[in-house]
Amino acid sequence: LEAISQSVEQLKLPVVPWFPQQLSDLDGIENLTIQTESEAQKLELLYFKDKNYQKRRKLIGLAASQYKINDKSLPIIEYTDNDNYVWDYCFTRLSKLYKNIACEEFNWAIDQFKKQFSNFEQKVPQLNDVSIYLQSQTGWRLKPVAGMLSKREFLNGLAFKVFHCVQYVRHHSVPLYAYEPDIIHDLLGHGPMFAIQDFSDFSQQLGIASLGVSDEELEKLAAIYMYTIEFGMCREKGQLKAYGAGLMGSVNELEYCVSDKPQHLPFNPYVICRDHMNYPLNAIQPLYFVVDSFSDVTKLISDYCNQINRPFNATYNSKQQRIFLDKEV
Ligand code: HBI
Ligand code: FE
Repeated sequence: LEAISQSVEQLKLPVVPWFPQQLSDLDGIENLTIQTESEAQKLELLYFKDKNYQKRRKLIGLAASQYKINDKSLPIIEYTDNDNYVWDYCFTRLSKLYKNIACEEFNWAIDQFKKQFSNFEQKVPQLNDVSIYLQSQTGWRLKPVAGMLSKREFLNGLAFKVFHCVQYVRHHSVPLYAYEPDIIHDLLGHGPMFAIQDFSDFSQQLGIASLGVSDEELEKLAAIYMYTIEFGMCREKGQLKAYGAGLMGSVNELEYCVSDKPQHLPFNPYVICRDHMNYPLNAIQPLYFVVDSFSDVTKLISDYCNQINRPFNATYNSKQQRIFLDKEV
């Protein structure tokens, strides 16, 4: 076996990492929480001692890992009063800031959510309802997941207009900051923007570009993801606004991002890949990239994705919900 692997190496064939080509392939990706040791330690201090909370997290995670993408309904979770309290507390504080700091599109989408889902402000919404609504708007759907996915798996999902979403609520001792994605980040922060056509288009483009790329290219796409979908900002009538989910889910960072403390640069994927690959993951960002419109982002991202070095071309067929390649890999 060693001899074979050595000769394969000598051939220097580009090894294409596995990637999903049809929707049901997403059921095969690993549903594992990825955490560094120091992150796990922080979480341990926060809530690992709360046995009840831990038990609920396990149950909610189990439902997610048993779900298959062609099941009729996403898992329905019975949220506790405590969960609803945390959601309500965060939503109340955040929505006051959205009015002036979130971009027009986000505010429009949040208004739609309020109309569509009963008691959206007071009660944790069901992923199932939000997923059905998004599908009717832009064709996007939500897939429940037990925890943090690898960058590759997470970005690959976007190719199929699938956004992986956790279903648990952060612990009540940390309402204003989550060290890992929770439903407030995923559903309130990310969810609304997938009702916006341009935004969902460039998200899918990043996803398609991520299929089967080298680890090096994948890191670059993840950085572009961070500076747009996660921490993106835009300008409206000369004023700075936010559209990234990392900002929408954080009271502190939302106020800070439009202040003059951080640096603001015009969005440019090549500059990100050259100079800004080391962004903080668990801290407030020192720098944001700003766009003039979502159609500009779509153009810039599409230009970037077209020059990625990959031994094949991939396209998505929305009718068959399949990826087609221009040659076999
Ligand atoms: N996994 N469940 C989950 N939720 C995310 O928001 C998420 C993820 N894995 C990676 C990731 N986000 C991004 O930060 C990028 O690294 C792609
Ligand atoms: Fe996120």
